[in-house]
Amino acid sequence: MQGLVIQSTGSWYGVRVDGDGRVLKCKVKGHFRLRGIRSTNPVAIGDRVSVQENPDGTAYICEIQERRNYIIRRASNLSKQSHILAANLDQVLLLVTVNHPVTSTVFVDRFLASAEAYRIPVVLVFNKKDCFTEEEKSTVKKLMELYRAMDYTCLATSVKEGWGLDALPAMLAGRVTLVAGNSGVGKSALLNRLIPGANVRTAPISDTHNAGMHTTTFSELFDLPGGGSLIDVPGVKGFGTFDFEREEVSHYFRDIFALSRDCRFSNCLHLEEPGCAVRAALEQDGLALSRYQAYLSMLDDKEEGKYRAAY
Ligand SMILES: Nc1nc2c(ncn2[C@@H]2O[C@H](COP(=O)(O)OP(=O)(O)O)[C@@H](O)[C@H]2O)c(=O)[nH]1
Ligand SMILES: [Mg+2]
Ligand SMILES: [Zn+2]
Repeated sequence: MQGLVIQSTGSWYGVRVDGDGRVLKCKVKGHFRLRGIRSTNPVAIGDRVSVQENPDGTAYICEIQERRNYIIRRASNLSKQSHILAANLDQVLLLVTVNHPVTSTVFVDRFLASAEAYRIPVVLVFNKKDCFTEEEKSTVKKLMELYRAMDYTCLATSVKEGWGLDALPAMLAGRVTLVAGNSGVGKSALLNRLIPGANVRTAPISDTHNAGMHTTTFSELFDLPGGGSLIDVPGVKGFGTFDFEREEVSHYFRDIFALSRDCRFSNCLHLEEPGCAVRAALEQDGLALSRYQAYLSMLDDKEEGKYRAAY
């Protein structure tokens, strides 16, 4: 039998069987060896799998079909292992809050770079605009200008008040969308808005403060009323990718990549090289410092194999 992984705890998986739509609680059989990935979770939400149902009522996942794409992050601090957040995505909604909690631009930029590497479109959703000061509102505006200039679609929303959500149903219809972002930004609340009856648990910010420490990783895929589906994953604190060459990192920063065409050396890392158009743009306000800093942080990872939990 074939099916789709719609629930994942890391130890068991809910698989919706093709045809009759039953959801089987499955364990993973044997060892999956995935090329090039050392993963804490062999099976991810969104995977297409083969399952075997046993007479005693238990069921096993015995094969994963090849993934169209996936989003990956490092499993934990200082760990070389990775965690596949979700597989077979059409797009990501990345929820960002400039306060309550603060989403760092480094986090946003690293996420965008990773998605770019896997060619997964990202829509930036700047949430909680109901509770921002004038200064915070102006930060949101500047960030939206910054990312729109790179052709990222940006929305300003209040999931709580139901503001700014009108464009979403059309964007989401018929597509598989991962809802991503730090803990507490409103991912589950958004899901509950878009899918009446989803009843995903939302957590007050005080509770989510230490969410990154918890090892429980319950993810779930929900069908949208108009076709397509949304994937809710626990908030991610850190986000790293590490299977790129250093020369490659700048390819995934759209603004830096565009500037780099004018660098003197084709393998320029945009550090201290002479004739570097990226550094020149930085000095002339032609490149946001936050973007360059995020770029450097990804280069650093490559150099030191380090993971920075603060992002
Ligand atoms: N003020 C305000 N609070 C929100 C908004 N969206 C979500 N929240 C609240 O933020 C907290 C965290 O939301 P939750 O959906 O659990 O975040 P998640 O960790 O990203 O899934 C909850 O208390 C939500 O009610 C919003 O637009 N404005
Ligand atoms: Mg949540
Ligand atoms: Zn350069």
